[in-house]
Amino acid sequence: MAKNEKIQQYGAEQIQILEGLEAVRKRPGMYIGSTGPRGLHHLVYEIVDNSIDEALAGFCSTIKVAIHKDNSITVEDDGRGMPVDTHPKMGIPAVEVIHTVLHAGGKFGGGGYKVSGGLHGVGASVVNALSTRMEVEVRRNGKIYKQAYEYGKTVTPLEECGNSRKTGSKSTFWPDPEIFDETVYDFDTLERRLREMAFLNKGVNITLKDERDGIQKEEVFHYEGGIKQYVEFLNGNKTAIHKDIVYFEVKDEKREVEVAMQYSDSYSEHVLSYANNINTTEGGFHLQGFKTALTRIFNDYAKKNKILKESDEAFSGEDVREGITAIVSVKLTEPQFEGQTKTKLGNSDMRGFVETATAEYIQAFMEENPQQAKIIIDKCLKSARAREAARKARNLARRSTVLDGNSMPGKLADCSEKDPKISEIFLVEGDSAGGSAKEGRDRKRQAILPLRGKILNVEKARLDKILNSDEIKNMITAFGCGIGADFDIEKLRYHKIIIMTDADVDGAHIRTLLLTFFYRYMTPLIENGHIYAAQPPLFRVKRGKEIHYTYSDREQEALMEELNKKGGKLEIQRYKGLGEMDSDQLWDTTMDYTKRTLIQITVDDASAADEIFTTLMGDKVPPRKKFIEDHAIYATLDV
Ligand code: 28G
Repeated sequence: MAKNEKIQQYGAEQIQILEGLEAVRKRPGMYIGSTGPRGLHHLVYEIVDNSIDEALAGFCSTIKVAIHKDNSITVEDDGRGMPVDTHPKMGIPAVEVIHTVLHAGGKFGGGGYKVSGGLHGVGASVVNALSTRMEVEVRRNGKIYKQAYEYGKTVTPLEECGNSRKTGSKSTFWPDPEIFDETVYDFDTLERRLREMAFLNKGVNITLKDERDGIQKEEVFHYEGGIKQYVEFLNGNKTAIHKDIVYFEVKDEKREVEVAMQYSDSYSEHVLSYANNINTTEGGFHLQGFKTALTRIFNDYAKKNKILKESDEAFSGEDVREGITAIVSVKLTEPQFEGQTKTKLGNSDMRGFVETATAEYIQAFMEENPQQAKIIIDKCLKSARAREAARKARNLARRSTVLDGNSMPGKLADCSEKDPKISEIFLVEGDSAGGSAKEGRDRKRQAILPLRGKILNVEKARLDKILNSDEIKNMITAFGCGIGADFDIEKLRYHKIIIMTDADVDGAHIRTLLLTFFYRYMTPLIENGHIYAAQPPLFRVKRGKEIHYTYSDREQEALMEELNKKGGKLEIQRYKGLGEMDSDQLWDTTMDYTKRTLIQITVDDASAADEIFTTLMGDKVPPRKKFIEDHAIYATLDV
């Protein structure tokens, strides 16, 4: 190519590059999902994914992540180091292409597969575009190279700046406060995802260090046992009913599946599925294959060993999954993500692949471990019998509401509005707060259902028992849409279901119990965004005739500083419960829809929620207590 031709081409490419990254800054949501906390944390995952790819290719063993004092992030790996040679078409170093060209993907073409996770798999250039500054350092060819960018644009050419015998990549970025609502990183959020990554990619060492003032901590995640240890971790607070965690791994040239599972004495089902390290909360063909195999093999085994007679009804899918904790993780070359949140695996070949592998290994496990097999099959049998009892109880419940002519629970103060879209129901902790709420509410649009004390822990009870609980029956009737398999969101009578509990540990516990119940038996309520938490104030401060309410300790501190400067006598009340507010105050601070803030509950991260539910609801008390203390008020909200 003639020299001027090359320059011309380079110029043209350059324009395209700049346009590309401008698009990212214009519509960040398209590339990272949101500009809220999720999007902010997503930046870290995008960069870590590149290190994980290098680890899966077999060249990297350690990944270090640091949160610095100014909330900038450094990710460092000991892989081969990003290539620095000049890109034949672009005429700039490969590392610069990686950082300045959108969709500079297709990594590892040929060897290994692109397993890159991340919602959109768009990588370093997107992170760069959304950062005020980004610095990379590459160790390779015995040398150290550095380059810096600002707002996605190169500010210093790639330069050699020393020698090193090591290899690897390191980048530091400063998220742009003009783009993100907030740029403060949350250690626990990063910890959860990095731990999950370490479980899903066995052998990889991941460290997370927090260097911020007053924090200073470091965690190391490294699991030689991979997802087998993930199951052990999830079952840590439960009582396993058999000794071994069933584990297997099957690979061919294009794909692999890894499964780990164990049963506990709980009544709930915890099956987490992943495709290329992405939590497929909407399921997909891999999950179907696993479930089909499990049901088939357990039925075959039970019939063959005369545990189920010919005349007995076969185990249902739910029967064989009662009490299970399982991880199904697949990795494949060209994953197709479908569904509303792009978390449903659409590659249909994965069904047969996972089904065959699962059937073969589970069958072998049962034959080699007859004692453990018996324990599991007995559990299925009990579940099948309870299911029958629940069906009868449900029929009864259904019939009684029909007989009552659709009558609502006595404790419910219903609203007069009939359009569910503008109707809301408050689930209020305690009868006294319930009383104030009934008085203070807008009767047209707001219904009140007081709940007495702790509701039933649905993690520890089967459906037949759950349906006997008054608090739960009241909610089912009030909401109007049934429960479990019968659930019909179309019949929902209120589009906002608002949990209003005290801002203390008991309140957090009740809220978690309610969320567990919704999560297990009325999932679409959460998925469709109908569940909210009210935010009652923590403090009331009176200064003469002025009244101020604050909703967090931080807000209170700020207010006190402000008012102290003004001077005058302050009267401070700390609310211990909703019951301390009269009906006007409750309306004013918490229920008035023209000024209140509600927190919408989402369960788009099943793993995080599951961990919370598992930790809070398990049999073993100490971890539960510790968890509530650690996460105090909003433990259940920032899932
Ligand atoms: C800094 C924090 C995050 C990475 C690598 C290593 C290679 C690479 C990364 O190559 C370009 C395109 C297809 C080969 C690959 C090094 C092959 C040989 C790499 C990271 C080149 C991308 N030597 N390590 N990218 N491919 N770590 N950590 O980003 O042809 S990105």
